[in-house]
Amino acid sequence: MTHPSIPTITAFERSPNGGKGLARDTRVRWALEEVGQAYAVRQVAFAALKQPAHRALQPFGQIPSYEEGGLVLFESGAIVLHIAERGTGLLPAEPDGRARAIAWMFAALNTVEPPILDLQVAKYLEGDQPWYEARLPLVQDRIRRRLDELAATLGDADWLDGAFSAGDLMMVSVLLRLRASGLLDAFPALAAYVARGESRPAYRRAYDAQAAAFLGRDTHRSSGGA
Ligand code: GTB
Repeated sequence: MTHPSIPTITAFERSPNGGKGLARDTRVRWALEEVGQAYAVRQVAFAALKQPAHRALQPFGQIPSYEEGGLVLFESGAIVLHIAERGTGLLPAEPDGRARAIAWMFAALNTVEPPILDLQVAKYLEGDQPWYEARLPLVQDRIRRRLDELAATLGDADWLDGAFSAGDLMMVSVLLRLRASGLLDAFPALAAYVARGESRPAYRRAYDAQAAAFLGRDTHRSSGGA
C-alpha cells in the first residue's frame, strides 16, 4: 500500500537500454533524491503505456508521470520543476538566481536536448535510409555547436550558475544521452561537468534504483502496484 503523501512516478517495466539511466524517469528520481523526498515507482509495460488508464496520467502514452495526492503531472521538465519548487536544494531562494536556474532547465530541454534527440532518431529510426550517412555529420555538427556554446558558458566553473541547481540536474541528464556517441570526449570541461553530476550521491541512488528495478530488486522504494 502506497502512503498517500508519497508521490508515485511511472517508469518502464523493461528497459530498452538495460537500465543505463537514460530514460526520463531517472532525472525525476534524481530530483526526488536531491530533495530527500521518498517516492514510489509504478513500472508500466509498453502495451499499457498506450492504454486509456496510462494516457489519463500522460496524454502521449509515455513515461514518466507523477502523482501526488490529487495532482497528476507529466513532462519530465514540469515534474522536476515541481519537485524543485516544493523541496529545498534545487533552486536558489533568491528570485533572480531562481529564475536563471529555471532558464537553464529550459535551455537543457529546449536548446540542447533537441539536436541530441535528432542523433538518436537518426541512428535508431533512420539508419537504413539511403541518406543516413550523408545526414549524420550534419546532425553531429549541430550538437558540437551547442556543446561549444555550452562549454564557453560553463568555463571552468563547477556548475552553470553558482551552486548546483535543477538547471544542472537537467543539463547533465541531457548530456548523459550523448555518452555512447563519443561526442562529449572532445569537450573535457563538459565531460568533467557530467562526471560531477553523476558523482552526486543523489544521482547514484537514482541510477541504482532504476537499474535495480529491472533486476526485480527495487526494494529502495516501493514499486509495482496497479
Ligand atoms: N517530453 C517528455 C518528457 O520529458 O517527459 C518525453 C517523454 C519520453 O520521451 N518518454 C519516453 C517514452 O515513454 C521514455 S524516455 N517512450 C515510449 C513511447 O513514446 O512510446 C526516452 C528514452 C527511451 C529509451 C531510452 N533508452 O533505451 O536508452 C532512452 C530514453
